[in-house]
Amino acid sequence: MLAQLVELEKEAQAALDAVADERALAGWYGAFLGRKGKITEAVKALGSLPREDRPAYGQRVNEAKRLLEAAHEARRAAIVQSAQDEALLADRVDVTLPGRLVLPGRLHPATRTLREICAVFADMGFQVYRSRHVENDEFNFGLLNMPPHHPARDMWSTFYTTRPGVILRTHTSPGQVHAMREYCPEPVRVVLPGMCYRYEQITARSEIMFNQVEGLAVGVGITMTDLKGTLVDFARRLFGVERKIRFRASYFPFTEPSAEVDMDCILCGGRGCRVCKNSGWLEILGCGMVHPVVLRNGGYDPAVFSGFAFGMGPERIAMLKYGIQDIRYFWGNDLRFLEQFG
Ligand code: FA5
Repeated sequence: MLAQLVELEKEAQAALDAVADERALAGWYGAFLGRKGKITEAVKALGSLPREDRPAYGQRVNEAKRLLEAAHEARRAAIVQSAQDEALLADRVDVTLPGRLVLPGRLHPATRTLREICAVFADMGFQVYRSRHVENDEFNFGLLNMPPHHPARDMWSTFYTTRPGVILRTHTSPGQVHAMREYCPEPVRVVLPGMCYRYEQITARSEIMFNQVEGLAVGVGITMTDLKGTLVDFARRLFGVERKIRFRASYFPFTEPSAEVDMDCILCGGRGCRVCKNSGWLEILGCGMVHPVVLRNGGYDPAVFSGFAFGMGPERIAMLKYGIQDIRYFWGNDLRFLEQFG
């Protein structure tokens, strides 16, 4: 019996030495130390031995069981360790490598200029009012004193949608009526920034989508002097006191009187270039005193209230500020251009 036990021990040890992974180890345990394992059976066999053989056999078999349990535990630890070592090796990280540079995003030059403009007007007490991009004919034209078939509608080449009367706004001016209707009868002092859309020839200075910042002030006793003062102050704050601007009489159906404001062309120093159409001046905005019809459409009595409005193109302003030669760069998605504005 004892000789058999010694053989069994050797067999178990040899089998354990051959075990390479946790699954095989579990199989080994079942075969030798499990409920029906060979060592367990050998322990059970104690009862069937003659009484005088039992102490020696019992001591031996228990010793064998203890040793194998310990060997099993050691093998298990070794297998876990080597699996970990393998995983670490496969997943090795070279901590001495320099990290990969994460490039920070930056604001688009149009967004930047838009924000700079809004900040200047915020300083003067203008709040930002957001208005819709998709408008209807009534707000884009009708309520701005351009009934159907009014010839001035031709000033804004329009993108129409397949739904009758629904268009992409050609300017931010429809927001004037939305704002007035919301604030009436309180005074209004807002700027309305956002994208506009025109079915136009794309050139160095004209895009089919571009931002505008509309401004609107309505109250009692507002005059053309307030308009001029506000816009001159704006231009000086944004471009510096040395910049020249000029007011040129113009026509808009929704303002009376109306004007356009030009700034001396920074790109050519006023000598003339293709951006300023060789005039030395670049138009930056349209403006005027809010037409009585528009005031009334906004809910205000024009006998009591008056107001001024203006609409400017931030991309044209950015062109002046940064010396950009062509408006097409703005939406060309060329990183060589965009990365220049940190
Ligand atoms: C208007 O759109 C009027 N709504 C402005 C206005 C508002 C007048 C309130 C009176 C009172 P105009 O079409 O001129 O006007 O456009 C205003 C500004 O938008 C221009 O001075 C120019 O800076 C910019 N702009 C116009 N068309 C384009 C274009 N195709 N691409 C880039 N910028 C443009």
